[in-house]
Amino acid sequence: MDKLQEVLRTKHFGRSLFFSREVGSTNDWAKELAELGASEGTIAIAETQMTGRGRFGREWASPKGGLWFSVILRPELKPAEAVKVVFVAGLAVAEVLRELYGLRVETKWPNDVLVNGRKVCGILAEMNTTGEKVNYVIVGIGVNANFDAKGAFPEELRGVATSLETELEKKVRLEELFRALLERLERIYDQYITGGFSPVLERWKEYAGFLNHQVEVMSQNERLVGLALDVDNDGALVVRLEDATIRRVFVGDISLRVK
Ligand code: BT5
Repeated sequence: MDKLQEVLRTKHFGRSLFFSREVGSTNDWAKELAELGASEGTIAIAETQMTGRGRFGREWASPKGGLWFSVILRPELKPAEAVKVVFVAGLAVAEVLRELYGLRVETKWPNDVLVNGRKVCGILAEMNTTGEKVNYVIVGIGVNANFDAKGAFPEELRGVATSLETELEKKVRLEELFRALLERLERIYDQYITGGFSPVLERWKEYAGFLNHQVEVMSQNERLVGLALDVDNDGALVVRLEDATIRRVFVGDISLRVK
């Protein structure tokens, strides 16, 4: 990690870095650090997580060999704008995986990165606010890297999750990946802060394989089926339902419908 900080070409991201072999969740650890005043760009990273989390309290499998880390952000944005950092992170991961390994990567609304239709990365953004003021955002990124997806995952994930090792049939250099991700994250985050959301979203959409496909959306116990038309400037998924009505969905999960 010391060597990494010497070669890292970032201003803030990873300048302050906390590493542990095993934690509950790096998001929780980063939150503790943020509460203690840790600055923007501070990273918490662990070799394994005992209670890695997804959205809505779901479990996130975090075996050894993966890249599990969280970054503290302190954007001067309203909460509705700050949540869009999930797209910043998704784009950074997609670009890096394509550039480093030549993988055909897709983004899936709102917070997934897929390879060959299977999830290789998930992102969890959690925010702390006082009224309309954002105190900090923790962006947790989990990349399934150096483990065999079939061996390391529980049964129920085998059809839906993959790893870089499984896709590339070899291990990757974890430090190189981590470094590239931090550099790209910082760059796209800066572009978002200075240039707004639209240009980031446009790039994210270039990877969005679900657009113009039939999808099933689960949103707060409601099931919708329709054509994924767009992701709009609020980060909402725009779906045309079978009765031709247009719905904007802010929170939920999609799966592709194979006809
Ligand atoms: C996510 O949630 O995809 C967010 C995952 C964020 C993980 C990072 S790791 C570092 C940081 N520390 C944490 O504790 N979390 C963050 P969601 O969209 O809700 O997807 C969760 C679902 O993905 C689960 O219900 C499983 O179906 C599936 N899943 C669990 N572990 C997985 C894995 N390692 N790879 C792919 N899919 C997985």
